[in-house]
Amino acid sequence: MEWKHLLFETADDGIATITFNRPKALNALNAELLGELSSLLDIIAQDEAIRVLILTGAGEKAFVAGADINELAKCNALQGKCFANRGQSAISKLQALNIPVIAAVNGYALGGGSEIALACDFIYASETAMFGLPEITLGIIPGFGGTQRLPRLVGINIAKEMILTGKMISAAEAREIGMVNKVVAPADLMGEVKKTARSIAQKGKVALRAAKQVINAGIEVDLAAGCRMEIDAFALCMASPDAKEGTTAFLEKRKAVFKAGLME
Ligand code: DAK
Repeated sequence: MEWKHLLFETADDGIATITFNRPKALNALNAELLGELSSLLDIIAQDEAIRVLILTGAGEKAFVAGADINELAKCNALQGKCFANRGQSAISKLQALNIPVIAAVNGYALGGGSEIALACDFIYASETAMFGLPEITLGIIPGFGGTQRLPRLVGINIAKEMILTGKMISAAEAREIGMVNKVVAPADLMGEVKKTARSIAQKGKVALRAAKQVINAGIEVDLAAGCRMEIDAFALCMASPDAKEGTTAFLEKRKAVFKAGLME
């Protein structure tokens, strides 16, 4: 399938990459791109061969420089609602994907761009990346979950400072506050992300899915309820051939080879 504003690649090792591809507008999110993203995520969710998804931006300057301000400026209330629906639908699908998703932030990740990265499981960034939620400078607030995901990740005080000032922070600062896991030279970014993606892709699918689901669901509830969820997720893993293979491989002093399917 052809996409106008996205590039989509899949490789034999089960790693797929979506590249936001509007480099002349620093990959800003217009309604059409958000619609494409939502449709592509539906396809990815159904594709059992994809083990890990990477998101990145085309060109050297930007991951995503936020919502397309040209479109935003012209929106009436109804068009704003349509934009919000498309965006929130895409971001919810991203967070709900069963497979791990890594953001490879290669430049500006502003507004909706930071929010997309925050909806991924974790972020690696190039040294030149800049993060920020500048919505306040446009007279609005983050609308793709930034007011919710950022405080959960970095703490309320740091999130409030970023959202209320709208100031950008460097990749190094983002690493310091725990928003970003790793910062590398721009030329090394995709290599590092793919190395981690391949390491994850070799793990058992049932355990990966269970771990992601229980972490995401557990953060929304109290500790005791989260631990109860963990018990069920653990039991599901024990019922899978992956647990048999993983423990047997250890005892046989060999590397575990997990099958690609769920219940093979
Ligand atoms: N939208 C449209 N075009 C953009 C853009 C954007 N967000 N960001 C950059 N561009 C375009 C520029 O207009 C310029 O186009 P030409 O003039 O060449 O045609 C080209 O990309 C290169 O940008 P610059 O010339 O500005 O490049 P610089 O290196 O000088 O500056 C910059 C880079 C990233 C600092 C600067 O471009 C910038 O400040 N960009 C805007 C960042 C921003 O404020 N983004 C929007 C955040 S607000 C909602 C949910 C979510 C949202 C909204 C609603 N609902 C639920 C309804 C999200 C809102 C946001 O994301």
